[in-house]
Amino acid sequence: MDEFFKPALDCSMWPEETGCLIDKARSEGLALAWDRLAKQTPQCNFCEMGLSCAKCVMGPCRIIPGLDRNQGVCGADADLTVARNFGRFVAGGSAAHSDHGRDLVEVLYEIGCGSTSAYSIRDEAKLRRLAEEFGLKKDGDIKQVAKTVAERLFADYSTHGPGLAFLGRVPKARRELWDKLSLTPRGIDREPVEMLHRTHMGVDCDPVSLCLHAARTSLSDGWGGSMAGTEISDVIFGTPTPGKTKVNLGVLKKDMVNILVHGHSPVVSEMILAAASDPAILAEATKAGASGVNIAGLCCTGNELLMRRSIPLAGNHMMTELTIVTGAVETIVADYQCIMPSLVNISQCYHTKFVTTSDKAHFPGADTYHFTPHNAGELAKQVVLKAIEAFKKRDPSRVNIPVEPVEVMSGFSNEAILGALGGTPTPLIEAIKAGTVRGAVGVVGCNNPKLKQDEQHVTLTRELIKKDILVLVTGCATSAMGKAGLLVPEGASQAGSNLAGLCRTLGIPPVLHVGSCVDNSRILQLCAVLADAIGVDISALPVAASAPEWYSEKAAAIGLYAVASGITTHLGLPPMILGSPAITSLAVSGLNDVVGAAFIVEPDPVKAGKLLDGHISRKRLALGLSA
Ligand code: MSK
Repeated sequence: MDEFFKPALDCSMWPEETGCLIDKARSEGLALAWDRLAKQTPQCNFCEMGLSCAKCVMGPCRIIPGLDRNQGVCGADADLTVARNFGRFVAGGSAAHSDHGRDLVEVLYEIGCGSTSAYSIRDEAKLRRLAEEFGLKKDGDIKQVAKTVAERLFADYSTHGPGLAFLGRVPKARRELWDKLSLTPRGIDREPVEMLHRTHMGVDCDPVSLCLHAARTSLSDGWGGSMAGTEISDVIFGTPTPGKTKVNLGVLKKDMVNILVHGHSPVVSEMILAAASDPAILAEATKAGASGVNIAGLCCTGNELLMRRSIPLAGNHMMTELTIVTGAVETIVADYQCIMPSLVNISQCYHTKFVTTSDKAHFPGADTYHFTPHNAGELAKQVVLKAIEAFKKRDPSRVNIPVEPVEVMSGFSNEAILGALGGTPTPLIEAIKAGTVRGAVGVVGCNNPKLKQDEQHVTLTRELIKKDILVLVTGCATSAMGKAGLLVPEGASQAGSNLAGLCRTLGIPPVLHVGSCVDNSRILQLCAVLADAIGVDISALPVAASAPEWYSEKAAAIGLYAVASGITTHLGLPPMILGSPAITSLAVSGLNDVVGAAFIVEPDPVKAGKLLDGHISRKRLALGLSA
């Protein structure tokens, strides 16, 4: 157990810019996530094992299997307690992604109703394709098409809709398996709500039943809310195409007004970006002595802008506090998810404005702007003007931008990937058959202060590409890959000779950036396209997923929908289930017999690479291909 939860507090092991800014923060008397983790360590072993329960006031209870405290007050044992906790954990992640997706559908609806001038349809062809896919009228007035597509997706959020619109993308064998196991999600909102109901005391007391419903809940996210978020974001803001930009703290500019957009949704950040190029606003920046307004991203809002607009990415989850410590950030504009509450206090120690924009994400002490589709354009201008005011108060003696930016290539939507292959998956399938690409792994997810920052992502990925395994990356893994030189075509020099040759021929990196957290749905869709083209279930493909440094409920939901979709998934840290040997065994092996995939938990990235390589070899052999 201990090896999984040992915090990495050895400064010499951090990337250069992290260690440098942690030192600066400490010299300025600021505590960061690593310091707070140290104060929390050792953490509660019952919670780590999933054996504590605070869901009713007969408790809280702590279960000690095998001793006289092997049940809570209600009689729940270790297996049931772990299952209840895990179910709620997954429901939280699924709800977060899916509510994000709903926001995009609501903007699409407002566009369809003609009630917003701030937003429009950038990819009409994709919207019409979606209408056709959903069996709706695809021709005619684009606003009417937008309205009917939005209404169809609203129905997916309800309890008694016609069935999730995107389930038509799921390969037939997988759909039949889900139907047989009662795993087919019935409504995007319904499944997480039912999970909260089932885990109330005295409802579902079967740990296996709860785990299966957790899988159904996660599928309502992956093939429902997240997929809606991705697809409708593409419709409104444009489907990504490959482009080059930069990552790392070095994207901050000493002579410019620096605004960082943070969170997950493109709805606000796209408006901030537009406001920052308004000539009248740029004139104000000049008057303030700045050479312009520099927009850069953090976390998945950053990934959204990186994918579609080639906007630079300043950092990932564990860099968010440190960006403020540079002393060069005028404003952080936050929407929701993965935004540390500590950012408010740290901002107040500098000239930085911390701005919140969502009515569902309030941060006491922040400057609050409630963005809606009706006021977004105007509010975005106000936010940028306030940042220009803040620039006048910047203290140059406190500015330290410790590194140079690193070039990356991004924008690999499925449309871009398949488009580059002539519009069909056939060339990719031929490359897989020939062993040029032995398989593919999605390396996704967060950072966690318990681990050496970025190291798991990068080490695992290097192990995979060395074996001619293509890597697709999303979320906070992205800047780790970028800093390691893996997101440019020259990164092919770190790959095996077959994959390297393909990358050089196509001018692509060995690691393709496919987007943000919700964009893991792109990976699901691509797997489904490949499975259909070969005529197999997704579980037969030589593919896998990995979240080496994950921390969040959303990452647990992603991992579970990947497994329930037939994609074996590696985790660098275990979920809080180890207190139940039965559920742990189900997660790491039993699920293979149920859904044809399971979790691998391995903290060592080199060993994880070997395990995933072995998995891909076995899948290739089963398809009659060379290992
Ligand atoms: S932001 S969920 S830390 S990837 Fe999507 Fe990053 Fe993980 Fe949040």
